[in-house]
Amino acid sequence: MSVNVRELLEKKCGNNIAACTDEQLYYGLLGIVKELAKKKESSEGKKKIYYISAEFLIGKLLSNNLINLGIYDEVASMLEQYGKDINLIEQVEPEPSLGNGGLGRLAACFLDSMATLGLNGDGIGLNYHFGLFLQSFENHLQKESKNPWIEADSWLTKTDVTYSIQFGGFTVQSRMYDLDVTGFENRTNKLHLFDIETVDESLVENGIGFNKHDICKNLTLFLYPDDSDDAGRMLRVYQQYFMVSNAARLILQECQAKGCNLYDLPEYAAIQINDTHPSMVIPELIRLLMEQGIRIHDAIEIVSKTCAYTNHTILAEALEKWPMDYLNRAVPQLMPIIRELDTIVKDKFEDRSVAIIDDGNLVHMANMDIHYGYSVNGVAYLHTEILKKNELNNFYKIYPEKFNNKTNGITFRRWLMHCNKGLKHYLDQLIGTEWHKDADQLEKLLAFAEDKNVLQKLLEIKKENKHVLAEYLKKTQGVEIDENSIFDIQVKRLHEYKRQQMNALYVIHKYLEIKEGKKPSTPITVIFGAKAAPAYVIAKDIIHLILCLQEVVNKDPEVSPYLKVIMVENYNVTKAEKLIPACDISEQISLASKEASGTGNMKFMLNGAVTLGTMDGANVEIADLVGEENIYVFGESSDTVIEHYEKADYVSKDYYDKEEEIKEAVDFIVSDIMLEVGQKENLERLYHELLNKDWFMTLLDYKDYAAKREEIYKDYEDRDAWAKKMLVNTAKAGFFSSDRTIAEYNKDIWKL
Ligand code: 26V
Repeated sequence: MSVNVRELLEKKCGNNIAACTDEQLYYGLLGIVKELAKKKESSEGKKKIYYISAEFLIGKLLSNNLINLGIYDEVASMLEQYGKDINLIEQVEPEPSLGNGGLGRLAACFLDSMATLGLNGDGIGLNYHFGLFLQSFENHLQKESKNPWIEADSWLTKTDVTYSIQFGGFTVQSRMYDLDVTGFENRTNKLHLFDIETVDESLVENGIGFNKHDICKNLTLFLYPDDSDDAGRMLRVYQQYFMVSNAARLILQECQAKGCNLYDLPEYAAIQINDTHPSMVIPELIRLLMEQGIRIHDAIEIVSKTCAYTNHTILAEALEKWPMDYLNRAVPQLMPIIRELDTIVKDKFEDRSVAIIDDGNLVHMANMDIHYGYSVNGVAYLHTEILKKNELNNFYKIYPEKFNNKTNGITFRRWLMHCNKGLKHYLDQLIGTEWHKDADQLEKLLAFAEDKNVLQKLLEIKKENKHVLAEYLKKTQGVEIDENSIFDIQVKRLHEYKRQQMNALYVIHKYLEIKEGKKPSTPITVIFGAKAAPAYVIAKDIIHLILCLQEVVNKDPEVSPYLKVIMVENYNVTKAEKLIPACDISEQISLASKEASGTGNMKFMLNGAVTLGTMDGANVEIADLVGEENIYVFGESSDTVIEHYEKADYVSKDYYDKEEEIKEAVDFIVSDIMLEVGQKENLERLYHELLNKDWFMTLLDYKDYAAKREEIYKDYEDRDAWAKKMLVNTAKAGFFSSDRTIAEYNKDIWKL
């Protein structure tokens, strides 16, 4: 194979690989990989799964595709012969930021697993030109700017598929672009990204500002534009309809081309609705079927057997409800159908909580999905249980057979084989390569749990990864960290329920302790990475707090030898690939019941980090798998938390008054030291929020959290015992392979 690549590359690069720049080699390889991927396209399979999602956080593709095509090692060593480093070549590639976090990354892992399992399955989404924003820090505040990633020569392939998509009062012309989804030593599927022909990038002025009303020019500029105002929310509705109308047309066209007579659509297509963003695909498909002469009630039945819905959150504010008035303006053609769907529900069920259109004329997208989809799934055991018992209990009582759990997963190709080559090669040597295709085989590692040499080697690999990360942070952010310190990492979207603020309070506590002379035996490096939604004020205040702490702590000569704080700029997939293999302690500290699953927790575990977490989301399953000596659990249970919400009896000030350590840490936020580096307005707002509201109960769990964190730092000192915990975490991570998750989706829901 590599001979082939060598020749192909020489052809593209004028016969002299050694003389090529990394850039030339990147574009050369890009072209070659696209050609090789094309050869593995397949039309096999009558039924296809269409995974519709507003987000696909795919990350860089070169290495991933080389691994999946089975030629990474050969290509890397061939390049090395010419003095070329594939890691440097890879740096040329821009990272598309087509997602916010877990939901979008999950969609990308799922596509990888569908192709790897040889399933006939494509993704459908939008081709955002600037993705989510690019984050930088200025004056200890988050600054947003656009993040262009589409180049003349890119992974995207322009297709000749175009549709006329009608909105209230105007029409736009769409165009489909394709990305190859290479399976690991298996077929190539597609990610179809729809765009408009008339998009105008020059609309974006400073930062991420643009005219939100000019839909024909702005529709695909950004992912989830700021929805703090009407125009932003309207734009989201336009985006969602554009996505699903294109999807529905493509699906019907493909199925009809295979002989589908539309009445038998469920035999040709399964449509997975990834959260509520694609929910309008239900009324849109019904509308299109009616256009082809099918009666509405038949159309409803056909669609109800085709669509399945995944819920990714129980946060009420994140469950989409669109005002009728918005839909009337943007997509008037859907309104008669949505009204009919609502009438059917209201005629059948007296319970108003399951209606689609509520008394305030809001259209509940999830409710529509549940009534008119054939499957409803949560994304971790606890999450699905909470949906059934609490959030969606009224629906569960009506349709118990529709509810099922599909615990999330991650692709081990990217999250171990690619990002942690040291560990990958060592595992291959130790337990063979069967785990590449069958992740459960990682359990073979358990046989070495008492083997001192193996444990030593695992520590060495971790040390090397920490060294690589330290170098990377020095180069990219100019910060120096101690490679021999404990790497304690919390990276994820910024949200109050994830409680980065609790981690920050502990950092303050540690800082004050060191100032008093109580020094940790091993120095600690606390690393954060997070983007805050541009209009989420408190989330931005928390970033401000962390950035101020970074300055105060790191610049204090008494403290910085023992404690450092690093906020990684523009946390994204590429940075995750560097941070996760280097991590000792994985912070998964959401308020129990609020994190649907989490997937970062799985990535850290796989790479031998030990979890410090609450009994929330998939942490519960991690704890079950590794056993209590290999995870550090703290905090109130989801039942207790839910009870606090029901009784509305949590008062954060009580905890502040009761616990001196809490009071000290919270007060420090508005201390003279902090006000000297930070902004009074932001710090005071956050201080008052914690004291008077604290909706996600930071102070409730703080004491238990701090105690566990002390315990974990203490246990880190026993290096052999720690290495054993690392080993068990990696060995037990097989369950979290997205290959397992996708096999379950297929067996229970898609049935391809
Ligand atoms: C969306 C929004 C939008 C508006 C205001 C606040 C807010 C808060 C949260 C969200 C999240 C929407 C759904 C989501 O991203 N869920 C994540 O899905 C992951 C994959 O299943 C899962 O691992 C995470 O726990 C879950 O938060």
